[in-house]
Amino acid sequence: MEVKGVNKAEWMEKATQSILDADEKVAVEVAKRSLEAGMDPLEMINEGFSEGIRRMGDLFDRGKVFLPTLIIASEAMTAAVRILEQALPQTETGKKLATVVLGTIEGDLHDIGKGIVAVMLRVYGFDVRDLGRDVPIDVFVSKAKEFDADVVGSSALMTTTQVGQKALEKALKEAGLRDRVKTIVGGAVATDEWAEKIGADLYAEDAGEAVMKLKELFS
Ligand code: B1M
Repeated sequence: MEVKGVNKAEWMEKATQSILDADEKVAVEVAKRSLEAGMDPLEMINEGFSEGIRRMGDLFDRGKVFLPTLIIASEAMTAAVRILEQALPQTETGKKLATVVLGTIEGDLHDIGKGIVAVMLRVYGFDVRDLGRDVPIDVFVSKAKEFDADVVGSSALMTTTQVGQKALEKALKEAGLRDRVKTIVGGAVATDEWAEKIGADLYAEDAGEAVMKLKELFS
């Protein structure tokens, strides 16, 4: 596919490379120019920039890059996503399917993936109340009440914070909310087995699956 002289694969590669170079200026430029060229913002996020942070993660795992570089790359990714999400339609369906209270568990600062989940759910018609990262369990519960949530979604990327997803299930039960809300868990350490073990309703491997599974329940 050609988009104004630069093909799709090239845009994806440019996006990926900007994250691998941990270059926020270039990442922002690529995001802006790709929109001008007519690229799909969701594809740019999911296939272009996300691939960069995934590969950066592999390099970090193998000790090829160190934490400061990873932090700068993450900031570049966040800046690019912010630009691309502004170009997304409010909702694709035009109606609100359900209210989702979403956040990253307390102690966990990883919010790139959770941010993508929020973006995708909004595009597909969910009213997303994004509580951010490092969210205490009692805040999930109070916000679920405040927004009359249909879904409470939590993200955890570390084994140390994953236990917070279990605590969230318990806290929702204790608050008498568990029968009224569906819960969905995600993040690098979550699995179907984990969701089942802690009594969460759903697990999603990525943002696309989160949309698909929630749409099945609420369409
Ligand atoms: Co950190 N980190 N990190 N990190 N980091 C991991 C998670 C780690 C696996 C890397 C490693 O060591 N191999 C490891 C955790 C190990 C473990 O516990 N098993 C780790 C560690 C140890 C740490 C620190 C402790 C490092 C240190 O300080 N020594 C520290 C902890 C900080 C803290 O949270 N308290 C730390 C810090 C950071 C940065 C700040 C540098 C940065 C985060 C920046 C940010 O998010 N704003 C960072 C990053 C970038 C990573 C890796 C490399 C990439 C994460 C990411 O953004 N992936 C990560 C390695 C890895 O995951 N392989 C790693 C891209 C993103 C699109 O994917 O987040 O998985 P992901 O989200 C996906 C799906 O998981 C799913 O959909 C998303 C989109 O498709 N999903 C959901 C996510 N949430 C969902 C919720 C849902 C449904 C689906 O429903 C509600």
